[in-house]
Amino acid sequence: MNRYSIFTLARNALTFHKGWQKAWRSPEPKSEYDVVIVGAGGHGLATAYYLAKEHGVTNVAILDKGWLGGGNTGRNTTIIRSNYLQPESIAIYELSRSLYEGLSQELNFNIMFSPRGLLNLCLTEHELRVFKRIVHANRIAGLDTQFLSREEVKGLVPLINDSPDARYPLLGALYQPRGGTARHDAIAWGYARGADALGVDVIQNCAVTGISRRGGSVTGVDTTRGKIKAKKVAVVAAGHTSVIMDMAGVRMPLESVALQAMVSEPVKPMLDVVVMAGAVHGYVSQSDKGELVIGGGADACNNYSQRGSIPALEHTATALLELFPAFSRMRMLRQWGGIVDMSADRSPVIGETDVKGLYVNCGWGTGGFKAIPGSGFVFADSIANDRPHPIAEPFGLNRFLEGRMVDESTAAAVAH
Ligand code: FAD
Ligand code: PYC
Repeated sequence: MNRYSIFTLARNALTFHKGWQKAWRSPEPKSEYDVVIVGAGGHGLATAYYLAKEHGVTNVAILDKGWLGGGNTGRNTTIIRSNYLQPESIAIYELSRSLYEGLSQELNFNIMFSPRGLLNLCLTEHELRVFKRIVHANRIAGLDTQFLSREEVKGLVPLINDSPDARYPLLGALYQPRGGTARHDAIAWGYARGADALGVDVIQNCAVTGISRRGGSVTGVDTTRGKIKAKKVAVVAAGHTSVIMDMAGVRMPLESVALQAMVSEPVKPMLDVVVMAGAVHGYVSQSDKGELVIGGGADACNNYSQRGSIPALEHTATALLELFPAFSRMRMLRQWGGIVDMSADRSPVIGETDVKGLYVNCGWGTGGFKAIPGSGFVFADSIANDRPHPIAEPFGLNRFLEGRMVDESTAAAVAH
């Protein structure tokens, strides 16, 4: 117990917990800021934190239409890995994964990072070839990923179905020993508290309804709590990016689609690695509480429906049962959906736009939780210095005009 003693605990218990210090303030919006960030998910909050911490830019507001972390950041299945194919992607996802390693200390907030190891199963000959190629690409970049045989996978996951008669027999796996999970809410809360302590205004229940421009430059935002002027505006709103960028007249190369997940009742520890199986559209990890955290492929059609559905539940459960027949009697507790933003090459968009002072960070699709610290770090640097950070540079919006795709359709690992 660092900031509070046992006496503080006892005093607050006796006064019905009215005396606790809030983790962050709830300020009224000021009329003007140097930077306004739209969207208090993990990426927006990390950007605000690193703007203040690394660049001394503290006259910053971060606005959210709901509560902070209430979008995909609080709805994802928390898988962290950096085993991508292209060097540009490996650079940003590994920066992020390595920042996760020290994030509890950095934020003085336990984010429960658990590098328990992660398996991407090979269930088809195609996956076998692609994942072997990824191992080579990762090793060239200095990452410790390995290719495991079927027997080695069975050794790590005794419950897995390794029968040669399975519909898609297990052939091996791509293994990242330092991949894993973290507590999603804690990422949002830790960055929010850190940013607030450095002077950033975290403003919830404040929806952006318009973006003001004068000529070719951004001048501020319209919100449900009034107009706010800003020298720079950074849009970090995941599945709603296209809607917000449209307010500034910028058309985004994105599609919005629901991705669903569910958790089971808690059971005894039985799975201590993360298992992903793209071919059958299913993945699973076991939380510290004992629940199985389960997800599948994205919804087939574009939509803004932030909820679960029976067809997705059935499809994902079917995939899981093929891999783990022993799960057949587990009861599911909750199911939900989040709206993710897919780019054509399944890679993010980070950087400036044609409107001076208007920045965007989006397109993380089904896989942006793992990228939060790295994305925030390089985006803050790009905004503060008015030029792309070298790791962000390949992910500029202009790559779609210039045909410089960073194709991660396979390593994105979730069916879509
Ligand atoms: P969000 O957290 O969605 O934040 C955007 C914010 O913008 C929201 O809080 C929203 O309220 C706000 N906003 C929107 N419109 C407005 C407006 N007009 N005004 C003000 N605010 C606005 N990634 C992984 O790496 N690993 C995983 O295991 C994983 N699993 C997933 C499972 C599911 C079911 C889902 C849905 C996603 C998963 N992802 C995963 C993807 C990951 O969750 C996202 O890529 C990531 O959280 C995006 O973070 P963000 O900060 O960009 O967006
Ligand atoms: O990107 O690794 C990922 C992921 C896992 C589950 C959803 N996305």
